[in-house]
Amino acid sequence: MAVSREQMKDIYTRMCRIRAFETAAKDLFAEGKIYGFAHLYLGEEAIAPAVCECLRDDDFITSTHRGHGHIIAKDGDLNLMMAELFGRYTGYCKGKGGSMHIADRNLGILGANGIVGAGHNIAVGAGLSIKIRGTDQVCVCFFGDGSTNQGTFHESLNMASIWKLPIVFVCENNHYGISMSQDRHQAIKDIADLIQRMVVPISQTAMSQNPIIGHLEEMILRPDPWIEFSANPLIPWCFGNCAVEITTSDLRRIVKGGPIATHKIDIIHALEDALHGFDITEGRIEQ
Ligand SMILES: Cc1ncc(C[n+]2csc(CCOP(=O)(O)OP(=O)(O)O)c2C)c(N)n1
Ligand SMILES: [Mg+2]
Repeated sequence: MAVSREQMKDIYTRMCRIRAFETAAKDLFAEGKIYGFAHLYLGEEAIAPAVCECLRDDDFITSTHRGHGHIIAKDGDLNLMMAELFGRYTGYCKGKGGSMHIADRNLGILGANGIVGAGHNIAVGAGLSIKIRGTDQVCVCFFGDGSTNQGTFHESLNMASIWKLPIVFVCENNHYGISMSQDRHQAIKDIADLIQRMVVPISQTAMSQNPIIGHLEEMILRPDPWIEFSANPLIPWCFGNCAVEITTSDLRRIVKGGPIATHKIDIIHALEDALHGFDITEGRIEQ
């Protein structure tokens, strides 16, 4: 099973778009031209484009404080985004929201969010609305490993599972809650262990070892409300007043070039497989 050449190109294009946007944002913050906070999606570029490739325009996503990549993957307007980062009136929120509050209801983007764990509840609301309205939309809830310590995470998973809401929970596990390593912020090693009695089945994928195609197949072919991606954050991926403490062993683990390099290699194989291509638009995530 393979993803078609067009789809691979589309995913890769979005990954590069995210890399370019975030690199520009990083430089502008470093030069002091943009104020406030920015949490960058550098090193995680493969996740949102791969997931959003499976979505229709009328599907929903909820985002996080690290939301630029999600918004770009769901076709957010780069000019409106950058204007918002600059605090301009021409930005997505008329310059009042900044990096962490970008939303676009026309594109089903229900908002980035400065409150860690708040996207989970919004996803439950969207999922419930889909169910009540009886449409075949889905809502993807992007969230980080750190947010799984929030009560909202547990409440939302519980409600989504008892009401069987059409939500796909996508854990972007970069093994840090911004600057605090996962083994310091939670006792469990494996986030999927935390929830396996609540939501089944579960698929876990390590982005670095098993690039894009496997993830797409997992999402499309099986009704699977939980996906965990292991991401490789690039440094620096946070601007603001937080101290980033990344250990040397983690730095070694971080692949130079991040998933863009991995995905580029994968594209060559994907193109070979494209003759046996699988049309994503044929598959829907069902609950
Ligand atoms: C309710 C709440 N508590 C604390 C914070 C401060 N904070 C911002 S990001 C973050 C860590 C989030 O970790 P994770 O979800 O893994 O996302 P990552 O930054 O690793 O992408 C924290 C604690 C916040 N924004 N909101
Ligand atoms: Mg994290």
